[in-house]
Amino acid sequence: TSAENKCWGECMDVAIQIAHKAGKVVQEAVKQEKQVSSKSTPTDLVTEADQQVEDLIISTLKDKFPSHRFIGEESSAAGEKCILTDEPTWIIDPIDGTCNFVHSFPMVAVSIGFAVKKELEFGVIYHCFDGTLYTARRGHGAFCNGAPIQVSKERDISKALILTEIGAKRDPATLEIFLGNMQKLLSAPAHGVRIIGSSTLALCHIATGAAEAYYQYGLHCWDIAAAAVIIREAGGCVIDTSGGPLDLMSRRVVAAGSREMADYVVRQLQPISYERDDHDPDVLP
Ligand code: 2AM
Ligand code: CA
Ligand code: CA
Ligand code: CA
Repeated sequence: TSAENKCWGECMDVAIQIAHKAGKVVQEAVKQEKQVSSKSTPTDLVTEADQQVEDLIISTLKDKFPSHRFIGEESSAAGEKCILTDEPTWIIDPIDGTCNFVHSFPMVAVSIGFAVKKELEFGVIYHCFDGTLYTARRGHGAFCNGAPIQVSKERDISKALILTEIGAKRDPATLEIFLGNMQKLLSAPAHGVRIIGSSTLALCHIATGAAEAYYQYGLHCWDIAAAAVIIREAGGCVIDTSGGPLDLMSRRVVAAGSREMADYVVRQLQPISYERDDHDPDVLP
């Protein structure tokens, strides 16, 4: 309904305010000494700031929208179920690029996505180092600092800049598939491949047309949710690595400016398998 639509617009305004506020906290935290520990593997880093910023975002949103649901990286790590229902749901990555944050490498973002009836309604991504704000609302276009953005319409892989990430999983079999996939694209030959350490900012670069395609296995719903709306509203395509529709919980994504470019990347990839985000230990074996 139009009343609901108006409400989602108001939710988005709140998201923008909180992303700014959280981004400022991250900016300050970069300068402080960091308490670093690891989660699933020695390279899966987390800091006190990740938890603090997520608490700040979720407590502020819960205050304003007590009936909404929340999915956040650190709450999920603490055991909260990660299940997308039809209810209005906020999908939050408080610090995307934690390894960059630890090293003060300037690619760190706050990502806030919002879905209703499992459909993504808006996304807000704040670049904590340079203050760039990427926003999009379904049906209303995509913006960088308020100016409209558009994807690259390039369809030819030999004129493409490709982005990807290395996950925390570094066993020999995973690394071999990772390198094999990169080799395929490098020998296509794409102009280049870049790894910037922030999946949300990499996806924003697809939305602005700064790069042609992005692919990754192992990332989570909070890495994709906000960026998927931004890329789609910028005219791009976000799909599953199988070539089918995006499944937010599947831990895999291909994004590109054009459908042809996305399909090309899909055909090159060998999959790396990960447990789904909505895997529920109480329900599934
Ligand atoms: P994070 O910093 O929020 O953890 C680099 O590894 C990028 O991929 C970051 O954006 C990181 O998010 C994200 N990422 C998180 N978990 C991942 C995983 N298991 N595999 C691949 N990428 C992951
Ligand atoms: Ca993390
Ligand atoms: Ca992330
Ligand atoms: Ca994170």
